[in-house]
Amino acid sequence: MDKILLIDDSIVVGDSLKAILETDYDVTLCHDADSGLDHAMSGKYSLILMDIIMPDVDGFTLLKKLQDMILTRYIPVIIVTSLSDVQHEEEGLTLGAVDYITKPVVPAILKARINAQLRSFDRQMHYKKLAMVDELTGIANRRRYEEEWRMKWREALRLGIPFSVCIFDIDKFKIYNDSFGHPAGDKVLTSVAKTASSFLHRATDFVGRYGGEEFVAILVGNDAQSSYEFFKIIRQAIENLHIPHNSPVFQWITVSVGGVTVIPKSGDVYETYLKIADSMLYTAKKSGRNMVVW
Ligand code: GH3
Ligand code: MG
Ligand code: MG
Ligand code: MG
Repeated sequence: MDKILLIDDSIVVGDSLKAILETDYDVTLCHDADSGLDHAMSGKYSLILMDIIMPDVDGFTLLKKLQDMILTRYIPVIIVTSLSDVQHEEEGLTLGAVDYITKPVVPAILKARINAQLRSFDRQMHYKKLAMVDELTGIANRRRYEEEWRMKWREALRLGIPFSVCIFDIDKFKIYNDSFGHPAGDKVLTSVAKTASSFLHRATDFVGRYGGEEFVAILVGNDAQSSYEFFKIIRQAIENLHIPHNSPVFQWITVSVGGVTVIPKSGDVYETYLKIADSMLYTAKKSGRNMVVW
């Protein structure tokens, strides 16, 4: 059942709307704007229904706050009100409400309008997800990485905990493609991506395809030593896939890994550390490949 947040100062109106909706949705009712805002920020709700005349705050102020915050911006808001004049309706829709319904409500129409908004929200989420996935390997793509590193960097900075960024790259992959063909190379990319993501599965971890046969990973909370050890395990797991190579040096498909760990301080710039990880990767390549340099 979709979770809906209902914000209405009137106990009578709130209860009667809740009774109408409860047959179809999981409804939470709040009687004031502050608790409504707190609930909205929990990230649990697919849609908000709100009144605009409330004693503690006018609904338009609440609507503006919801639109201003990244956590609540994408939740569709439907205004349900007894104000049926053009000015209020126009203002509500201009401020970001997706629909404006006047009381008394017709239950079937209210539900139909809610369902229309829920479908549109699902569609948007579906396309957003698609746009963030690498088509070949199924892991995160570069676009998603651009969002993720920002969130994870900010989180580590706020909490004062270690942040690690790591780049890994398949060894002598050109030879593989030249020997076995591009489609076989594509399968290798998928296997390497799957193996790495099977290790990097915590909510604080990230792994994505950076481009070509290069991947990028982020760990939050692990110190340098444990990050280094962790990527040694991943490197070994990739070698253990035992995908036969055709290089004179490498029997199996392997990766070289470069990484760095930092406890971010304000003024630090993420790109500096990405460059360090890249230079560590370069060192790994120059020092014989199939190794982790941290
Ligand atoms: P090194 O160990 O120094 O990384 O050598 P390398 O051969 O892996 O590096 P190089 O940059 O010379 O070649 C990378 C190869 O990766 C060349 C390219 O054909 C291949 N590649 C990049 N993207 C894809 C892809 O999407 N599919 C396949 N099959 N191959 C790809
Ligand atoms: Mg009211
Ligand atoms: Mg390579
Ligand atoms: Mg490369």
